[in-house]
Amino acid sequence: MKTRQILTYLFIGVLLTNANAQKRKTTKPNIVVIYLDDLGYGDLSAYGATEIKTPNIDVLANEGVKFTNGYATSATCTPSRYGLLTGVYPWRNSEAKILPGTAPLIINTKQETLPKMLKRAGYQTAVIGKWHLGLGAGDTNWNGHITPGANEIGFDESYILAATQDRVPTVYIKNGRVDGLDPKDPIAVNYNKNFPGEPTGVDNPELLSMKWSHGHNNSIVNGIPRIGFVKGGKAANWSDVDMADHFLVKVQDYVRTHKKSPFFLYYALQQPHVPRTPNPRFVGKSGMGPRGDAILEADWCIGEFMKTLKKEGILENTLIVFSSDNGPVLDDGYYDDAVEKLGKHTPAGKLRGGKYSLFDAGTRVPLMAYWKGTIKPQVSDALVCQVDLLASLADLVGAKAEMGDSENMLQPLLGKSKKGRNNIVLEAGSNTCFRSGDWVMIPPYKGNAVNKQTNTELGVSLQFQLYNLKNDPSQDHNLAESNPAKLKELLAAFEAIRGKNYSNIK
Ligand code: NG6
Ligand code: CA
Repeated sequence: MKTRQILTYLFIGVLLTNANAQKRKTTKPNIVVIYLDDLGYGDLSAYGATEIKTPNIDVLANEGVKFTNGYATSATCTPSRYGLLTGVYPWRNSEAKILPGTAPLIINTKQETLPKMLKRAGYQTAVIGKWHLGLGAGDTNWNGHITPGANEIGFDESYILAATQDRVPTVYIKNGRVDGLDPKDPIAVNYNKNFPGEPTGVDNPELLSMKWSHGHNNSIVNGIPRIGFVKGGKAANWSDVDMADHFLVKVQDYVRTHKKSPFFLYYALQQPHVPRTPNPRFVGKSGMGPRGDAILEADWCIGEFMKTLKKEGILENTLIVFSSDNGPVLDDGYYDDAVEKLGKHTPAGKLRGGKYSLFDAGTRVPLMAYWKGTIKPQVSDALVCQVDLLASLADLVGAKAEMGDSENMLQPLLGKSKKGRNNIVLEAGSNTCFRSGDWVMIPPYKGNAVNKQTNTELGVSLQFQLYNLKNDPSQDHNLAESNPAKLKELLAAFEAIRGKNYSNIK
């Protein structure tokens, strides 16, 4: 009798453990968002690049759901990251524009965020890499506790660079404190004026190892002229050529030390944003100069990261979403051969425009979801946007969330449906446009048609523009005049979301 009882309990125990394991596998996988900086729609071999090979990222695309209509919310970094983390369109927040390194945090600490939602669902949360959403409450003392920041909007742990690799401060910030700061050499940052006696890109060209083409002529760190002025904090300065390795070690450590219960890791690589400083191991490898080399470096980092997930035995229990914050740019302020050595490579693929542009290459980016053993490999033309991660992942983990503009795209993300959003409001600078189905409508704006510094077509015109992206992915044929009914339909749907007060033409 006793033995039978024990056996029964054991049997029930096994059943429960199995049920739990099953539940864990289907509802609470680890979630990793891998986010690149300025990687274009055509920059990966899985997305058609022929001049560069990205075998590790290709695994995510070819063995997961590869979206051909995946969008960032904006054609620049800060607003896209805002949309990704809050589920709210960045044009709703006037502060969600490219930020200086001294900008205060632009996400309200009371606001819903992706990491907060996942924390409520029992996840451990971390951000490692580029931040660029502001830090502190204004007038930040970089020698003290820099708050509010990532830790106050839902990340248990943060190891970040404040803004961009080309902006000061050029230090890593660990949970709100400058990592490696020597208190005897306090750090000061200013975006308006230099500190007396500090060299700059304008005054001291002899100190430069990289030359600036536009902007980027303030303080010099590691021979690279930056945006903004800095003084002190020398021991804490990062090494540019080791940055990718540095973040890689951090994400690998994070996985090793947090693998026992579900985690959300936002791994925000800085490549191929300027200044492009691939480690010497990658220099010359692409034949395309530092931009191509930096892409190869990022690809390698992601391969190493995947190896770690595998080695730690959690690859099949981890959903990975890969994307980029905005489209590609070649000369973004430094002479680094990106233009000269481009050859036949097309960073935007067949799309028109690039970073900063209302044309499609500004916001249409590589986007894929990979979950080994759970997601069936496929190409999906469903219209999805990074702003949708909040609602989609909330559904996955069974959490409630304040949805904002986020739409539940869990089924397309898992490859179980090809039905995406009906439409998206897309942003470039202060202007917005509207994609609906295969169509995109760009309202009239005044301003330059071309950014002469980066040589990007901005999509700005005094005329209405209407394109059918399915037939005309390069946006060569403006159908606004020949299809007024479609134009009217899109304009009305756009204004219903965006309101009527979007134009800069008075
Ligand atoms: C621009 C910078 C550019 C880049 C960009 C932000 C100049 C002339 N250009 O203002 O180099 O830093 O801001 O890029 O300073 S993003 O990907 O973070 O949005
Ligand atoms: Ca960017």
